[in-house]
Amino acid sequence: MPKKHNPAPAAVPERADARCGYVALIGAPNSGKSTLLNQLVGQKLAIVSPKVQTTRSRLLGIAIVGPAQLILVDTPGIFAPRRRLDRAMVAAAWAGAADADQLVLLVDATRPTDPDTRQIVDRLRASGRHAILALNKIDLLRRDGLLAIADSLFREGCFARVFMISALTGDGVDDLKQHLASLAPPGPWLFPEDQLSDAHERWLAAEVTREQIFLQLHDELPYSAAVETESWEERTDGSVKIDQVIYVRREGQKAIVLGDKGQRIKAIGARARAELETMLARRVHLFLFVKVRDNWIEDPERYAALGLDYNV
Ligand SMILES: Nc1nc2c(ncn2[C@@H]2O[C@H](COP(=O)(O)OP(=O)(O)OP(=O)(O)O)[C@@H](O)[C@H]2O)c(=O)[nH]1
Ligand SMILES: [Mg+2]
Repeated sequence: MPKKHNPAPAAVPERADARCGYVALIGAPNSGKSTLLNQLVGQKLAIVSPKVQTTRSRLLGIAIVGPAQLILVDTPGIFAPRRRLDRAMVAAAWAGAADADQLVLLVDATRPTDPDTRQIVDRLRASGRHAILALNKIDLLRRDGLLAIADSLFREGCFARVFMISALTGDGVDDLKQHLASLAPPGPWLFPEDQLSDAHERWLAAEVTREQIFLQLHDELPYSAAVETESWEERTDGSVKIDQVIYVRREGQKAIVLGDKGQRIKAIGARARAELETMLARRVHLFLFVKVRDNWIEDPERYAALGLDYNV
């Protein structure tokens, strides 16, 4: 699990004023949930791309604010699902919301009337649950336009508070974080103070490669690919050797991932390796293999590996 790079022993401190709360970040695809999770934690954990449906399963990021430990849940975007994978992703998002003490609904301020957002607001209202509205991407809009958008969303009646933020620049994020900390229920911290996530390094490393697939490949390819870390070998020189498999669904897709004379996979590997070296703070040898597995998208074993429920 990723930790801050200090040698302090991982112990959960006992303090009388301790608070601890689960906060789920929900919203339409591309609204900026993963960017906000990284901003709140202060370190890149979740992968981010300009394409919709980048996040596939729940990821916890942990932030400390004075006496409060915030356990932040990044969820897949909520949208009208078509495929089994879509259904599993949307179910993971609502499951993340159900368990949380607080819900933060992210709305991309440049698309306030997005139909996916509309559906989420309707479901929230029907459930009677109140959320905190985070109007995101305010760096892209003028202030006067924002107030009108915030006002019309607030009138939906399912928001306790509205924050205007830019998850990208960090503008307004600290106010939101302080507010979330003030709402965290009293109770002991659930994670050691130096722990930043519940995810295993192997899974995070696979996500780093998947992010490059989202950034470097287009059309249906990112949606037809999955990445798994197959082996992880610590070397005596302090470096780590990581083997990963990129699953695609057809031979033609394998050819695209490889690229002309293997150029594409080389570029994916080079960027992913650089990211991994930053994340792990050591030298990384990354070996990528591409396998065609036509049915990975219907294979229960792959869903388990991805942290998703096959049977929803
Ligand atoms: N300008 C601007 N861009 C942002 C902001 N927050 C996120 N983005 C961009 O919006 C895109 C989507 O961000 P993500 O964090 O991946 O969005 P997400 O809600 O996690 O998306 P899914 O995982 O697909 O549901 C990326 O290109 C981000 O860089 C912001 O505050 N301002
Ligand atoms: Mg995401």
